[in-house]
Amino acid sequence: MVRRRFAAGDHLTPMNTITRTAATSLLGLVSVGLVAPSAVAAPAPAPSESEHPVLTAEKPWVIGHRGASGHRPEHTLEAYELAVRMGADIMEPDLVSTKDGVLVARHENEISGTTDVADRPEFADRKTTKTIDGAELTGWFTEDFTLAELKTLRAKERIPEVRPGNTQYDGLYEVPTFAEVIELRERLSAETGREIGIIPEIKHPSYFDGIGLSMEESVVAQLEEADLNHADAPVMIQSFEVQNLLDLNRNLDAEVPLVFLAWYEGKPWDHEAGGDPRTYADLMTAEGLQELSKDVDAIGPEATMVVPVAEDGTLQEPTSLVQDAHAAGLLVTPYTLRAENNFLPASLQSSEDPAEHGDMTTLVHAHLDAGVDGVFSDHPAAAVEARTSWAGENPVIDTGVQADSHRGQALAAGAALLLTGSLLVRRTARRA
Ligand SMILES: [Ca+2]
Ligand SMILES: [Ca+2]
Repeated sequence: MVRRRFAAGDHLTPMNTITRTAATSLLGLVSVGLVAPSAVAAPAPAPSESEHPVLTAEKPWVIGHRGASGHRPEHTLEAYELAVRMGADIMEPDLVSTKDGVLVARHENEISGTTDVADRPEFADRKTTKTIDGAELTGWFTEDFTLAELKTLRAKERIPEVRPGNTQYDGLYEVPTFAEVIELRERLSAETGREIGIIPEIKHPSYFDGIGLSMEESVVAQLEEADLNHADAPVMIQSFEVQNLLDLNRNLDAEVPLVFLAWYEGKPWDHEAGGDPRTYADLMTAEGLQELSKDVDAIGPEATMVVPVAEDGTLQEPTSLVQDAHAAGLLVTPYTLRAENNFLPASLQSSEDPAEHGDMTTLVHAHLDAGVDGVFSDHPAAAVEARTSWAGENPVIDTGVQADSHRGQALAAGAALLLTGSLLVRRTARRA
């Protein structure tokens, strides 16, 4: 008997908590493709056993990256809502601070690319040059505006040359606060009947600490206030730096899972500034991941760190990153899968037109085959559709055994009995 990995009505909840130790062993099974995630979520130990909880996925998540940013100007309530309407499980607000210490959603604290600030004569004198994480930038910065001032601005499309259709929404939407994103989550969860997740990212944490606008405390306080700072909350907090995640875990009582984001080169800015020699690559080794897993629960690697792309633009076999992370008890949510030719590997492009959509489906499938726990996408509808077709191609035998799509259907059917035997052995071992 065969069933699909998940049905149309499935959703993010329940987000059971499992202990770090349990997560390590259970995710190990998932990573070798023997057990469906739903099968491992069942026996959830009491939250009190968990020093730091781990979300358990019932299916690989689709995370609306900056909202449905392929379809609306990014980081607006309208972009987030559309992502959820398209089926995204989780919305992603990036957070920066205003002058008066309010958390707002922008990818950068420099906002000339994503708002109409440069056209506002009343703010002409705010234009300035600053050094942010070692890079000199000229423009307008959120930390020089009060929330009331920022609220007079309107969002615009960041990359109009690739997303000309989105420019029709320029000038219509506000810069949202984190509080508004939390309220939107509540409303959309109620309206859709799905427990919608949020995965805020704290931007430039060392920089904001340096100007007296540390954001971590406010993030935790706002989650507390919304009753979302607990093990079952559909929330994860992300950062490209290490120290603020350690602070969140060790000093600030963040109870929600923490996600360390990694780039394929260079090192976290706090390491750069503080003289720590470890690069992102060092942190992504099996050893580095084990060390990270003492404080964080997931990694968000740049997509080619999971599925590399060859010089000729073809997809390569996955690296060992997902396996190594799962062995350390870490979930893996790579970024960013985008449908436009501009962002796709050459082998998946549909034409020379950078704005035209190519074959993102194959890219999503490659990541799901690699065993990731979720993907960040600017095009949530296409990602959800790809996940659905992937699930259809990857039948889950009723015993909870996941067939490996690489090996084909015949083998999957033939292997079912063997895998069932293996699963029973593993279950027995787990009980012992
Ligand atoms: Ca982000
Ligand atoms: Ca801080």
